Amino acid sequence: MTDIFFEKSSLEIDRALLVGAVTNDQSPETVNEQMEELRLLVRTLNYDGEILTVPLKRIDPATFIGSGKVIEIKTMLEELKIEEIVFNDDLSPTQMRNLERALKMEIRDRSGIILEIFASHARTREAKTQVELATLEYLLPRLTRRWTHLERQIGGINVRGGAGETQIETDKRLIKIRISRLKKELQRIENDRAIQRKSRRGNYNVSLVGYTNAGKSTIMNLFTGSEVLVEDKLFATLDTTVRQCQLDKFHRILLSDTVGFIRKLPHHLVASFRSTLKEIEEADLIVKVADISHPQCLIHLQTVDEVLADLKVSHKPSIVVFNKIDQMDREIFPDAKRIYPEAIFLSALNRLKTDDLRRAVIAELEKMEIQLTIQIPLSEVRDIAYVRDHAFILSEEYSDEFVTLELIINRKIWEQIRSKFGKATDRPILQKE
Ligand SMILES: Nc1nc2c(ncn2[C@@H]2O[C@H](COP(=O)(O)OP(=O)(O)OP(=O)(O)O)[C@@H](O)[C@H]2O)c(=O)[nH]1
Ligand SMILES: [Mg+2]
Repeated sequence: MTDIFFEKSSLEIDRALLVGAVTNDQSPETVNEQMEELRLLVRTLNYDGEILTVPLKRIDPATFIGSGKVIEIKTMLEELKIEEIVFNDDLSPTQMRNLERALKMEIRDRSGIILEIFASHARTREAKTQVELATLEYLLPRLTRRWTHLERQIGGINVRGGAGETQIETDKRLIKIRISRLKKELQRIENDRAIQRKSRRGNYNVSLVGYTNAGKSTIMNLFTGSEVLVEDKLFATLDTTVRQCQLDKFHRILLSDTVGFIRKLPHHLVASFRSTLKEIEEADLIVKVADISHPQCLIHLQTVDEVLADLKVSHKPSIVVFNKIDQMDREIFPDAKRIYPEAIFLSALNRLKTDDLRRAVIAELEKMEIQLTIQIPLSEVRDIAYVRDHAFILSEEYSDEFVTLELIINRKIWEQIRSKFGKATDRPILQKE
């Protein structure tokens, strides 16, 4: 008797077989959750996924699942008339080639699917360039065959894999040239962004991060009145949006909404999205959004932390927000509360408890600030303007020589100003904390 478990869905069109391995180091529950997520991913590409979990004692280097299972799947494919196969795990180029030969079908893996979704959702020049770069880097070692789906998505470059050694070598060379062009292009985009960022100094940068579909864009729209696309779809947002938001009299922030994370995010993708993710690197505060209606919510938060660690931003101040309390998973709530005692629970869609987040952000910003009184000679017009731009002025008093300013200012900015003033002149600046 077969030990393959098969779950059938009702739709008969555009079906893909989703293959997930249950190995000794992964529980069947975890794999099942990942398979459900993979089903959502392929649904984004308009496929209906049939889930197949395969218990594996060891990974076969040649075919991943082993030749016995390959034969079982082949029979199954014929019976069910399925024409797409997607593996939950990333396959080596050799495993893919062998599986395709045996099953006579294009095999895709999770990374390939995520890249396809990104390619189909990319709208701006930046997102398109980033996705093309990640896709070509993914394709390069796998160039011995055709890649109908990905080639169609990225277009532009004529990849003719499988057409003989010489042709493959030529294709590889062309792709390498294209990769280096794309990298240069991204560097230019990154420089432009750095200039934009410089011009908006003086505001706090707050970044919304989180698992895909957690509700980041919904929170963004709620707080800033912007109209970022919100959809019940994975990776609805690929481009970073930055908008101003006045939290209270003293605090204006620049809130950024960016691409969501997912388990097993392809390495190349994170690397190519560097300029988009730069917003997080520049953030003063990170707001981690999690969907508490999702049973895997806490694992999603771990994934988010792993990506943030990869981006080397784990040290930044952060707030955890559990969104969608209107559909809260009651089993998770006690653990969420215990592990994240400071977390905010809200519903962005239903506007429940959203003011708690506003207050929490203000409280975090206040930890970064000092209140002080300084005197600047009236002759230093530019310095006065600079301080005005970078601080919230509580009061000001003029004498013949000085202006005395009572202000609230970010400590880091104060340190910068203080050293700048110190270098420019040796006049005393009175500081009372
Ligand atoms: N029930 C419920 N649904 C919500 C809530 N907030 C957002 N949603 C829904 O969740 C889905 C995803 O919301 P988005 O704001 O697009 O999520 P995102 O984190 O920006 O997702 P990506 O950009 O795809 O990574 C949408 O269908 C929203 O309407 C909430 O408080 N309650
Ligand atoms: Mg979004």
